[in-house]
Amino acid sequence: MILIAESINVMSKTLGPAMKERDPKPIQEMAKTQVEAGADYLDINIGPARRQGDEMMEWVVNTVQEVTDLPLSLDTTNPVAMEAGLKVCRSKALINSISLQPDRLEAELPLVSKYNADMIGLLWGIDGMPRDANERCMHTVDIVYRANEAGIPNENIWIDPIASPVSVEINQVKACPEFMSMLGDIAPGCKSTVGLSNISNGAPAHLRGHLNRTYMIMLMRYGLYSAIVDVFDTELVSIAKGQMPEIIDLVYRVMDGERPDLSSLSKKEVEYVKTVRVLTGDSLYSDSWLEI
Ligand code: THG
Repeated sequence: MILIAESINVMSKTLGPAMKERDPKPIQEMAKTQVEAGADYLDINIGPARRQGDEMMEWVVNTVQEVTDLPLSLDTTNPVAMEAGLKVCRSKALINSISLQPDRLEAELPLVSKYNADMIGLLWGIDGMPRDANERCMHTVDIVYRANEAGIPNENIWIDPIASPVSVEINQVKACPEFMSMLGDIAPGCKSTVGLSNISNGAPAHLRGHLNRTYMIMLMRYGLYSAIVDVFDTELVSIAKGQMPEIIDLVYRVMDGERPDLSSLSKKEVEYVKTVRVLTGDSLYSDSWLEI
């Protein structure tokens, strides 16, 4: 699976100020450590960047490209900043993201062909967050249609079903794997991605990895092509690279309804089993889900 490293982010306490003050060191350090940790792409998230977003994106892209050749995922809602970044990208860029919001569709679809980029098709509708797997399917059809009309082939579209926190609404958590199981039929040839850390937003920091890793395996089962992740989670990177097949198999079996005898499992296996049960809605989520 392709791993897009999430940590070059304007929300970060250290990198946000570094971006604003144009201090390259912390950003280049973060880029290098994410490359060493196993990233395939680096996400460059400058947020809405309303003022001088174009100068900021151009500067961050050039700053990162001084220390790595990895391809970049450009993450901003400002189309002018997006184009400024695309202009200076040396590898095939990933536009993160284009949703069905009419102003952004019209401003950004032409950039995909103009800069020979890939795009993330974010399933955010005109009315906001899709309610279930069916609405995600309808948005996929719409966005793929609009992209094809603009000359963009399915192979260049990475569909993002939008993961949302397990602490907020379990039906939304269940909707992403359900949608992923249908994506191949609805949009043959399209790729997929997901912002994996969204699932654990609001959970205690030491527990976030359990949710992120287990949810990734659940989505991998339906062919997830890539994910935007915390690449400093070494266990998550091992799983994504296929190095923990017995854990992957265990999660798949629990998804199929198997109820393994917990007393016969290791501590780590028990944690995965309990976490799948929470993420499939079979157990209730609370911050102490691993203890009960
Ligand atoms: N889909 C797409 N793009 C996305 C998302 C998505 N980009 C943004 C986000 N969601 C994915 N990226 C992150 C980046 C950081 C965190 C979560 C998701 C995060 N950071 C820590 C925190 O906020 O606690 C630490 C921040 C810090 O470094 O200080 O959780 O869904 N297409």
